[in-house]
Amino acid sequence: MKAVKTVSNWDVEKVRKDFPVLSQTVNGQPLVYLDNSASSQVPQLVIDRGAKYLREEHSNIHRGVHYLSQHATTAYEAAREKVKRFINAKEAKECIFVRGCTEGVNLVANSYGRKFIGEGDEIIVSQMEHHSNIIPWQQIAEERGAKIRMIPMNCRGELIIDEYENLLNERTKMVAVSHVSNSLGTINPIKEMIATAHKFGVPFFVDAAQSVPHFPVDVQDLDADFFTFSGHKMFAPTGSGVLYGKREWLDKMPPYQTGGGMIRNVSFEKTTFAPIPDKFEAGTPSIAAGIGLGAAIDYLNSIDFEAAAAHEHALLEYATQRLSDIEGVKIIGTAANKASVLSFTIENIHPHDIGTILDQSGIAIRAGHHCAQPVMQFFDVPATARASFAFYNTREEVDKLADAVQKVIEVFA
Ligand code: C6P
Repeated sequence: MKAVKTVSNWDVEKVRKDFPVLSQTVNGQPLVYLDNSASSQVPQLVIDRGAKYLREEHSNIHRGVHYLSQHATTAYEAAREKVKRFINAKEAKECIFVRGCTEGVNLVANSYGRKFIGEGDEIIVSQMEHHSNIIPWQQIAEERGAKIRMIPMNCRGELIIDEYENLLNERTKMVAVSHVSNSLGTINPIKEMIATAHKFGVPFFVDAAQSVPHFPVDVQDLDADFFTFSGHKMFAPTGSGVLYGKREWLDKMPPYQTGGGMIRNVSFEKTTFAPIPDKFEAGTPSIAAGIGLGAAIDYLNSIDFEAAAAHEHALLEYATQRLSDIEGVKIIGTAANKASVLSFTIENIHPHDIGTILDQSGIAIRAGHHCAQPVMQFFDVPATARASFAFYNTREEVDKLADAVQKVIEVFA
C-alpha cells in the first residue's frame, strides 16, 4: 500500500471535542459522520451563541429603538463584518444574507437576469453543477428567450477548459460554475475561468457551497463577480448563507423580493429602494442563524484552517486508496484536484442499500443523485454512494468505512 501522509500539526481529537454531536452512538456504534457535504456539524461555540441570542437578545432587527432590538442589530451586523473579513470582500455591504446557496443563485438569476439578459443571449453553466446552479438559470433563460450553454467534462470529472473558452462570445451574459463539485469533489480552476470570462466582459457567478467549508477563499483575489455559500455546510445553523456580489453589479440590480426593510420610501404612486445590502434583504431575516454564521466564522478563525484543510486532504487521499483497493468498488470522480468528496459505486449493489447497511454500523454517508442528475447521466449511473469529509474526521473512521464497505459486498455476495 502506498504511504499516505498525515498532518502532524492538526490535533483531530482535540477538535472533535468541540463538536458535541460526534460523541454519540448510532445503532449501538460510535457515530462516524461522513455526510459533511450535505450538512456539517456545529461546534459548541456556535450552539452557545445561538442559545445566548434566544435567551438574552431575541428581537427584530433594523426596526427597533429599544435596547434588545439595537443589541440584536449590532450582533447581526457584526456577523456581516465577520463574513466580509472571512471571504475578503471589499465592503460588508457587498455581503447579502440569504437562506443559503440556493437562494443566492435564485436572487442573482432573477434580479440580474431580468435586467441584463435578453432574447438570444447565452448563459454558461457546467455539466457538473448542482441543480441549484442549473434550474434558476434555465428558468430565467426560458423567460427571457436566452439559451443555456454547457461546459462539458472528461471522464475523470474535470471541466474541459478549451471547450469553455470556445463557448464564450459576445452573446454570453453570465458564467455560473461551482468552485467544488458536490457529487465528484472536483476543484475547478475558478480563478483562471473568471479571468477568461472577464476577457469577454462577462461576469462570473461562483457556487461556493462546497469550497468555503474546506479551504480559505478570497473573493477579491478570485475577482468573482458573485459568490454564494450556505451556513449549514460550514459549521453554522441552517437558514444562514451569503451572497457576495461586487457593488458595481449589486447597485445596478433590481430587488429580488420586496416588502419590509428594503425600502427608502413607499407611496401608492412610487416606491424607492434602500441601498445594498437592505435592497436584497426583504422581510425579517433568520437573525439567530445569521449571528450563528458569524460565530462559525469565529470558530474557523480560532483553528488553523490551513492545517485543517491539509488534514482533510490527507484523509481524502487515504480513503480513496482504501476504497480503490476493494474489488468491485468504482470511484466516480478522479480529478487531479479534489476536495472532501469520495463518490463511489459497488458493482450490482444500489447505493441506497450501501447507505442503509453502513447506517447499521453508525456510518452516515449520502446515497442518491446528490441533486446533480446530469453528472449521473454522464457517468451512466442512477446514483452514487458519497462519503464527504470534514476536518474533524479521522483515519480510524476511514478504516471503519472501508471495513463496512467490504462487509456490504460480503452481505450481497
Ligand atoms: N448540496 C449535498 O448533499 P442549499 O441546499 O441551498 O444549502 O445548497 C444547495 C447547493 C448548491 N450548490 C452545491 C454545490 C451544493 O452542494 C448544494 C447543496 C447538498 O450535496 C444538498 S443536495
